Amino acid sequence: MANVFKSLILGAPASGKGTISGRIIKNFNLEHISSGDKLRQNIQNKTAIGVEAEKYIKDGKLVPDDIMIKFITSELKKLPNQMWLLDGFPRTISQAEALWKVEKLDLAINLVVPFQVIIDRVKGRWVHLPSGRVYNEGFNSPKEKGKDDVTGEPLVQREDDKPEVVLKRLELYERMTKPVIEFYKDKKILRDFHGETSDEIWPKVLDCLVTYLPLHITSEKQR
Ligand code: G5P
Ligand code: MG
Repeated sequence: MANVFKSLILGAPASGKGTISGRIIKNFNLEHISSGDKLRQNIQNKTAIGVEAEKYIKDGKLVPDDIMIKFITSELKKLPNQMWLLDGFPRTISQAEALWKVEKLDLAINLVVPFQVIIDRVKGRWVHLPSGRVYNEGFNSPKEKGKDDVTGEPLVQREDDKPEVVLKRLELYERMTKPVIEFYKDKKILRDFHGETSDEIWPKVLDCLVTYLPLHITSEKQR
């Protein structure tokens, strides 16, 4: 079993990275770092990086590599000697190369979900910005409409979940992020997980992770 475990989760926009990550951190002692969640929190708090990133995110564009590399590597420096799961970074070959220079990873989880399934599901996505918790009408609806289950705070829809922006994000993913998958395949740490739903994909991810890490039992453990 690993003592130090560094991993990441890849997949198209709305393929379920946040959903599967949520289940992973309930079952394993890993720190979840989502680049998208962190950027949205910065946008909400109107920090310098938030103001800059918003210009790109609202149009479904990628935030420039130099900004992202600096941002995420400094977040990782706050977690020395911890095991983590990165979500949403890297998204370009430059980001992947920069990360590999500072951290050698153990596992890259790649979620493979058909694009049509994704396009249908983003319409119903609601998020709790401070925590990054995600809901979907009919799949994991909040207990009370429009409110976060844990804090009761309001849920919002993402600016970049408008249908025209989602199409742009999917196109960018094909062009910019697919090469990142090849990068990790070459490093021999890539594992693909296919499925149309997170419930179908999750047991396969769980079976893979237990070969690396001990289960971390919490009151909300799910299988
Ligand atoms: P993000 O935030 O990283 P994306 O586009 O990679 O954005 P996203 O949209 O956050 O990914 P996800 O995390 O893969 O999606 O998916 P999710 O939120 O878990 O699930 C999507 C929805 O489907 C939710 O409502 C969920 O409840 C529901 N769902 C899940 N499973 C199922 C299911 O089985 N059935 C059903 N019906 N529903 C389900 O990045 C955002 C932006 O930030 C910038 C970019 O501009 C990016 O577009 N950015 C970066 N820019 C440059 N470099 C980087 N490294 C960047 N990182 C972020
Ligand atoms: Mg996400």
